[in-house]
Amino acid sequence: MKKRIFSGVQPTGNLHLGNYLGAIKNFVELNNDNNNDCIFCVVDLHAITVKQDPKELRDNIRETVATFIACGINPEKSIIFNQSSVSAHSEAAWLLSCVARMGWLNRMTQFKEKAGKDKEKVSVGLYSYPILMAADILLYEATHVPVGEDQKQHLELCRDIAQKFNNDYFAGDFFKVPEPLIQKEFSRIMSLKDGTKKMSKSELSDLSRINLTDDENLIINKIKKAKTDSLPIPSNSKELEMRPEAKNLLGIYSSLTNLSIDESVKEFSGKNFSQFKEKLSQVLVEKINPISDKIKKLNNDKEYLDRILLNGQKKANEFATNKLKKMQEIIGFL
Ligand code: AQP
Repeated sequence: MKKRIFSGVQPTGNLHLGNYLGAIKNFVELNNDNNNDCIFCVVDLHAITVKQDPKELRDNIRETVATFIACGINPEKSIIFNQSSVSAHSEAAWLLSCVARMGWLNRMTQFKEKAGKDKEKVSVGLYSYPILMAADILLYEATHVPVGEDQKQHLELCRDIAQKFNNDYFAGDFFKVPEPLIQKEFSRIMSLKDGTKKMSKSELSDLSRINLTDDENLIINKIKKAKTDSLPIPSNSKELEMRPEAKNLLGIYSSLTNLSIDESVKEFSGKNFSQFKEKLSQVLVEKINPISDKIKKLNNDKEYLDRILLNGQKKANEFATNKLKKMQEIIGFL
């Protein structure tokens, strides 16, 4: 049986190395495997859980598609579409919000992190976001969902929602319970300025991340300025545990070169960070430069990007609308 893969990326600008190594790199491998049917969604409904400028949002939706293709996803093979173009997502999210429990949502750590001290002022959408994510996945009967480690808890919630719907409505296995696909190592890339915070698009300082559109000079400069500690690189990876910035940079290097962390540590053991950073910059430039050039080129071809979205929308819409209709019948709507 073919695996059905579904995953989404928010068009909130500045797609970065964390998005690439934690998720998109995995999307490309899954896309290349003929045993998979892949659906990759630009989750614009998720993006508006925080305020977006309409023009920037439109540009970011197209740039996310450009990034998927520049990284190696083949639009002939995988469905690429934007979430708001398939209305079943919003409708199914409402139906599932009547199944999900408050207590489950109250445990979501990402909401706590993102809302911070402003919990009373953030949008209701930011709170209920994981329910929309469950709808995204369940509408397509996804069997596997490739995500970064930060999304693991939301995926567990999706599994709980699927099971509760099936049980509450005596619906057998109407909703498939999806499996997460999370890279075993380097699944959470941290900020270049603080090794305890994840690399993020919405972080104010651009120096905290490597964007997939950064050019060579920017990459070299950001790595030069990346936070480290004063100790040399240790002789074994266990010694990295209390050194979050060193661990993150060596993790990035390992992920890009497909080495284990132990192999990377061995390569640079006893050396100082400036020597390591030089090599890391070189590897990063080799990886990011072609992606960045391709994104910039594709960004100029709006018609091509819109055509991909329209093709994807047609296929996704048919699938999602059918599943939604069945959901409505099971619930008891006429
Ligand atoms: N730092 C990260 N390390 C590993 N994986 C990451 N992902 C995001 N950041 C990291 C994974 O990328 C996919 C798409 O994420 P997203 O853009 O939909 O949302 P996000 O997780 O909220 O990413 P950001 O950068 O933090 O965006 P903002 O700042 O807009 O909220 C997901 O699979 C995610 O796990």
